[in-house]
Amino acid sequence: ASSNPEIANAKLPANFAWGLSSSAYQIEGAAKDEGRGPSIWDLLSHRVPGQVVDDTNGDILGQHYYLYKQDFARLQKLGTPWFSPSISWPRIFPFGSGPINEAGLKHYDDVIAELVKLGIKPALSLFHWDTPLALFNEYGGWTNPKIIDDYVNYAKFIISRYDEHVPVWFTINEPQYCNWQYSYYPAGEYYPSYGIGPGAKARWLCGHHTLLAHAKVAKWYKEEFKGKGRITFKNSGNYFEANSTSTEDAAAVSRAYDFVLGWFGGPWTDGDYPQSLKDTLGDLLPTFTEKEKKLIKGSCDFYAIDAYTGYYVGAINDVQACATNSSAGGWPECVSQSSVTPDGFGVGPSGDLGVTWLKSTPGGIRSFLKTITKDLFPAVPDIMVTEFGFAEPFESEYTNIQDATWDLRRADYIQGYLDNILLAATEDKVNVTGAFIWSIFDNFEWGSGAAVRFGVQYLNYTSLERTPKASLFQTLNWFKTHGGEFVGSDVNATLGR
Ligand code: PNW
Repeated sequence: ASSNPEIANAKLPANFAWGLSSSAYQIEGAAKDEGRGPSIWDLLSHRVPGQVVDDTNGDILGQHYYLYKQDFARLQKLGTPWFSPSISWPRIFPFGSGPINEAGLKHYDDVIAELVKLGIKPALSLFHWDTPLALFNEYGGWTNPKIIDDYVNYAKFIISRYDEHVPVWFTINEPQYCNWQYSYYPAGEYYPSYGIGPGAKARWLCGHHTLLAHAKVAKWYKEEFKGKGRITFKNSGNYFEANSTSTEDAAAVSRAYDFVLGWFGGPWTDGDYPQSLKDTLGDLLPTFTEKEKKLIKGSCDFYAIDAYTGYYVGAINDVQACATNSSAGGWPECVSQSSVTPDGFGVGPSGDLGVTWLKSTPGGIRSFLKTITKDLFPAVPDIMVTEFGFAEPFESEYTNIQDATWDLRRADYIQGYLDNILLAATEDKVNVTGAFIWSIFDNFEWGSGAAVRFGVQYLNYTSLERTPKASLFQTLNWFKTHGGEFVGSDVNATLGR
């Protein structure tokens, strides 16, 4: 039950999509099996000292590639109506383009068939940061416009094969992170730099190419292929509140939103980058041709936001100097961001001392949904929270399995966020159509490896057993209480009703 009396009896909008999310490299394991080609993350995790804090990798962790039937059976047993994973591009095209790996394809045929059999709807990402290494080695991955055609070729192939069973497609997960390339280009010691130079330039180039790749696929999907589902990409962003009522701090908030959300939201809602990006970045920011602007505008069917937390934002002194120097404090937004309120309190509890960026700010998600749909991008028809979740705690903090599964801070985070997503719908009249929790079970958390756990199920890294945490039951109970959809018939028994 909700702690918030305002919404104790409130019901979700009809057809609200909810479920758990994940991504291929983070849960599949089987990295060297059945013809999968390497991705940049195999390189990063195996070859780049310091890239992953605990020197782990996605080679095996989770083994969802082999255990997907069990994982889906549990989802269905619990009644979860949606699952939002990603397909591994290098499993289908081991070299990024060219020959197809039939074993990988057969695997995803089976995965989709299993979901269909169980009545679980996939919201499927085509790309979640696992750029085929061959394309990186050959031409620099997302920094090179050549990747657009290779991505489009892959995306069309997958969509044509599975569209009948996939109601929601995400072309790209969080293009902001451009495959992490912008952050590791300066470390030219470990990879060729392709003449791109410092991170500042690579970042905007990668973003530009992800936008064009997305737009080409979306255009084809809607106009030529006439797909049955809806298509968009997943944005990443956090709620920003001004440090003070000063005009400088208000301007800093709007600047931060432009750089985080407008960078991608501007082109598809308005046809171009926000003016503030053009003014500050000058030649660093690529430009769209008129034809490209037309291609991108309107290329998303709805707004998808991965939103984990919120910050206080203020102005910094020399914005221009910061903008052109990727190692400057505050780059690339070039504002100050803080997890402390102006009167000196923390914005919210942190799940884990190692994940300092992530504080629980449930009120922020409500304001954020309103800000995105009413202020920033009023053209957006509806919005889904495609990821939110909490890290708690480091493996070393556990003394036993009960500690690990009794994840009360995560349970509280999830309930607080769901309450506020519901309030955004009922009180603020935001057209919010879905919410996916990150993540189905503890997985490979990129630079934090196996050290940071985001799952609503505990993963025993040795036995591979998954154990539901308190937060998973809390989630089920919340959706039951507020009229969420369930598949299967066992959920009442599961919840002891
Ligand atoms: C997401 N931020 O990325 C990713 O899509 C997941 O793969 C990842 O496991 C998950 O977050 C948890 O970290 C984010 O700076 C990247 O606020 C950055 C931020 C949030 C999410």
